[in-house]
Amino acid sequence: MKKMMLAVMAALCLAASPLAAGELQGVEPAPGEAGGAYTNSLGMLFKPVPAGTFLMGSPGDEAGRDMDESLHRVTISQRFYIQATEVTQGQWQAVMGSNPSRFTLCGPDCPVETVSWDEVQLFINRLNLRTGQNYRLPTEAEFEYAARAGASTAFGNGGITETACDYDPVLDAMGWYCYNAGETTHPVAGKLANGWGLYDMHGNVWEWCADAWDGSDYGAVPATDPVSPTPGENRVIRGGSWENDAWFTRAANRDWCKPFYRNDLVGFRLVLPIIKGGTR
Ligand SMILES: [Ca+2]
Ligand SMILES: [Ca+2]
Repeated sequence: MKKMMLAVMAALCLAASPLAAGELQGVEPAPGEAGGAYTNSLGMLFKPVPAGTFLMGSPGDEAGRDMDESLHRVTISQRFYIQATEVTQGQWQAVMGSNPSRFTLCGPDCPVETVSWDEVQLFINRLNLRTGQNYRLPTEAEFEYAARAGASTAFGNGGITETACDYDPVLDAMGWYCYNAGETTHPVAGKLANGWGLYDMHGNVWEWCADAWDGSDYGAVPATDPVSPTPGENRVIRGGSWENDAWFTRAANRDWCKPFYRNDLVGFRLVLPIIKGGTR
């Protein structure tokens, strides 16, 4: 059944066409090392995430769990900034000069989708040239750590009681999924934030991560700042989407998509590393 769902996911993806690199260049003030929230020149809001150790994966009794989610101890050694919301259609337009999203009627505050992992790298390159910063995608571990915001439950604000497309009180309060989304994306930050001030870490759109997908379980091996080094042909996506049943949107759930594919279920958010002893 899982294989079938992955096949459906892959089938939903469409081949992407490459975009030319931009000519924008510049520098903007960076957040201070001890700073709180940070808003960049494009109006992207970032929240600080503390360094720490957490249990990545899901316990054996979590409803809807997959077999590739073994609990293991992961340390995030450096605090970092993560975008409080998904990248919006308006933010993509401002950097790339176009909007490839399917749900344009949803408006500029809705998450950009129908962007491939490869196109996201072009977006990041342009944004970094324009701002003089070093934005990047979160790693899979950073995404799950941020989605949990210290919680060990299926969602950042509590446990899961509904795995299919029906009412789950915790998820309904925090995220857009098939039960409440009405078959479309929604403006970002329309639901409750988690304990670290992050929105839509469950649902709305899936989010690309930096990691290659190697198809294996974590096992019980502890890790520090893990990121898959495998130059695999697939990339990790996290968080589930407007189309998915509740179980897909759990903090521990993992899925993948080919880096050159696009679909209207997948978007992304950015991380801004905090460099100790530097300007951020
Ligand atoms: Ca999301
Ligand atoms: Ca999964």
